[in-house]
Amino acid sequence: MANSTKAHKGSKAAGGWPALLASGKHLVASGAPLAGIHALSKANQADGFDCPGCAWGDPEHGSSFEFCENGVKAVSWEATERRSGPSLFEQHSVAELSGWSDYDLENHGRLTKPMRYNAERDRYEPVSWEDAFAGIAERLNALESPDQAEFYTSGRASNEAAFVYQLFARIFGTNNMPDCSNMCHEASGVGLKQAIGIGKGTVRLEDFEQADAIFVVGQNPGTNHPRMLGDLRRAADRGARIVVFNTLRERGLERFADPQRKMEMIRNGSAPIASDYYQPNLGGDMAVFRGMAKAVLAKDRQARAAGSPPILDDAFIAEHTAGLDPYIAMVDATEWHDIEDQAGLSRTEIEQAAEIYMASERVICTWAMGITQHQHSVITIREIASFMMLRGNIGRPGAGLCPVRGHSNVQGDRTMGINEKPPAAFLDALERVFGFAPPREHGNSTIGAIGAMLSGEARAFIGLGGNFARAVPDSGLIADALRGLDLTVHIATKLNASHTMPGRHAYILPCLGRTEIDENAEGRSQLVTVEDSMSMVHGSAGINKPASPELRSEVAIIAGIAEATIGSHVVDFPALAQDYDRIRDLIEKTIPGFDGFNARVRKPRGFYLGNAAGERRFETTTGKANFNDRPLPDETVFQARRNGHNRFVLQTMRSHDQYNTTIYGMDDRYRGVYGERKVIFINPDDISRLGASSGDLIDIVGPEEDGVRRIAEGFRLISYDIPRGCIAGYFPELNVLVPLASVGELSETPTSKSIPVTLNRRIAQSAA
Ligand SMILES: Nc1nc2c(c(=O)[nH]1)N[C@H]1C(S)=C(S)[C@@H](COP(=O)(O)OP(=O)(O)OC[C@H]3O[C@@H](n4cnc5c(=O)[nH]c(N)nc54)[C@H](O)[C@@H]3O)O[C@H]1N2
Ligand SMILES: Nc1nc2c(c(=O)[nH]1)N[C@H]1C(S)=C(S)[C@@H](COP(=O)(O)OP(=O)(O)OC[C@H]3O[C@@H](n4cnc5c(=O)[nH]c(N)nc54)[C@H](O)[C@@H]3O)O[C@H]1N2
Ligand SMILES: [Mo]
Repeated sequence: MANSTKAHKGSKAAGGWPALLASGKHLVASGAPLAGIHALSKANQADGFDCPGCAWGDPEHGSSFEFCENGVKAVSWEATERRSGPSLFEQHSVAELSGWSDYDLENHGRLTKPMRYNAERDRYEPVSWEDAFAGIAERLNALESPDQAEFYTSGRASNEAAFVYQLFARIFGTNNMPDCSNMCHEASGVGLKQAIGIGKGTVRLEDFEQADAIFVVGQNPGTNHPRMLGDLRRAADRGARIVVFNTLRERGLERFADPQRKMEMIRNGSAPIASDYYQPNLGGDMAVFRGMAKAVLAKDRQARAAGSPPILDDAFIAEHTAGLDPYIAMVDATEWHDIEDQAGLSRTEIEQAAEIYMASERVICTWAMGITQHQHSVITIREIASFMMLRGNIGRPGAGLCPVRGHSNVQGDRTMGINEKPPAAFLDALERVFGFAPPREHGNSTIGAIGAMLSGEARAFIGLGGNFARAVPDSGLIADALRGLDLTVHIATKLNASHTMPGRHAYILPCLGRTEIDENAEGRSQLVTVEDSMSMVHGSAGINKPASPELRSEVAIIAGIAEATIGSHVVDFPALAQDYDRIRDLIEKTIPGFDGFNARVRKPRGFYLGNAAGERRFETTTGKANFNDRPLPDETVFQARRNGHNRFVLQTMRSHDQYNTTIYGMDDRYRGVYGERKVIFINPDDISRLGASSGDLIDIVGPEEDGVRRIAEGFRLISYDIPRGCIAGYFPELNVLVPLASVGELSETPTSKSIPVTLNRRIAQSAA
């Protein structure tokens, strides 16, 4: 089912009027039209806040607010007038709340007061901030070892909050800092670190203005990074080739009506984005890149034999890379037959794509979860980097590697030390600046933390944002694990499922959101900072009135817990919460690249953190950019499954109306789904193979070899343009099917994009 076609004519475009209308609807539905609209005019402005929607970069020139439907949803979601105050918790026991949907829980609006769990009444009750901090400190200090605590972070936390949080955890004595990144771009970090010496991308936003070709792999920017579409569209307009590899045919990558362009909106026009669209099998991308490398090497040999200029960038390879010869030997040894079989694309298609690469002077390759959430993600990323190195497409204008991050500050959080495996240099710096001995042993990642909870080793969980219980694999097992703990603490803006799984002692601590004014005790408003996917660090200051006068900032809450738990013998936590400039001074002393932090962050658009690989300095073990040294996986999950009857590979992805576990609505407009989320996208031939019809209800059974029954019931089949044997549905509903033990090699990232499943028809309940 592989094919490459030009974007179809006449298909409805992404963006445009429907996007504008949908965002208007979201402003109204969220219950805060006025605050919402005011806030929107300040999103991603030099004097406003960083949009909590995604981690795409902001243009350095031009200050007009870049319209983005999903940015509107994220902002209005936070600016809602609805409240989850104490009366909600008085009316509903935790047992009741735990039966509510993700949508219903968050739709009750913003949390307003700190709450403490009363196990006898099975209710959360209001508590003062001081009692909450004291209660948490008491439980933390009662642990036998600091390693019995897990300090989770979701990637929305600001640099300042993240830095203070990791400092607290390490003075407390543990590196147990699992974070959402463990489930997200971890493989990019690990793979790029091995390949180019830094776990980040090498491109800047300006590079998109110069690229001749942009390869967009395993990513759905129309929904998840809508502002990226504007940059792709401008590139397409000037003739750059946009080459897409995506298992699904995603409307948002086919046509796009740019809301910034008035004439286009008036004429109801749109333009194609993807010039070339390839649909590999799930997990087939390493084979695709291996095949393209094979085509490049073949062409290069021909050229050299004919005395024409070579295709490879000999100078770059000689000066900057290591391991070319073994790489070439391995590419030569990989047969086309195996490549085609694993990729799900024909040799001709792969050669076509390679031709575009060779004809382009400057190439960017972007990717996201379609690449990172497989068993062999790290080596796939190594393969992508190797392919780009062949023609020196790293560290020069218009070219480079670009893992497109998820949460708006997930990259910054890592820079700040949210890392269960902190580099020694970082710990050395903490020791030097703060004069304490940080723990050196690696801590738990997200998967490790779940294991520790299930085994009873972990006794306490602190969550700085996020929705741990719903975001993780085997979500069916998590409720008991969390409820079995001595202490659960959630620093959050809205109620979510994780809060309904309280430990023996449990707290919900409501915090300010990014759109809100953050004033210290003297009434001076504070600024936080974030880092985007292009390593730009910039300020963010909220402009809305806080949802409740009792809210505290994330920094103030962490400082409060820290002060109560460990006191201020190492650092004066309350003073940090009073003035974030002091935190930035400490960051400057601890982390390279932040010189003059306080001054530089107040410049419009902030500053570039710098990126050694982007300047062709490769800080790897060899001092060079390393070619991949690994063969293709023997067999992908897809290959292992395809011959059996009723065996499929499932990828779990996002609808257009959600932000991770936050469900804004029940539509997925670009995929033509309205009013429901329990759906499975499947090839029409597979529907026939099942003896079913489009619209029938099915149950999905996940892997059960380990004795755990994994089943998701009552999903509707939707006939879709997707390769046979590959199916797709939405996370978090399908997380019950992802086995905890099924993780990526070296990344430990759950394999959320290749879950082996079988489908059972529900004969009785099938929809008419
Ligand atoms: N509105 C909105 N924005 C978001 C988010 C959100 O939930 N909502 N989440 C944020 C976060 S945390 C993240 S990490 C990013 C996620 O951004 P994406 O990675 O775009 O998110 P997914 O929805 O998981 O989409 C995965 C895409 O990869 C394709 N794909 C899946 N498997 C494969 C494969 O094996 N090969 C290939 N070639 N393609 C494959 C799927 O068809 C789909 O188009 O978005 C961020 N931005
Ligand atoms: N099956 C499957 N599972 C996945 C994925 C997948 O593609 N498939 N994707 C994975 C990925 S890429 C990621 S990043 C994770 C996401 O995992 P998380 O980051 O843990 O989850 P989110 O849904 O983003 O968290 C939403 C909650 O954050 C809180 N929140 C929102 N804004 C703020 C704020 O400003 N401050 C604070 N303190 N709290 C706030 C709200 O209470 C909200 O309920 O999920 C992962 N899980
Ligand atoms: Mo993510």
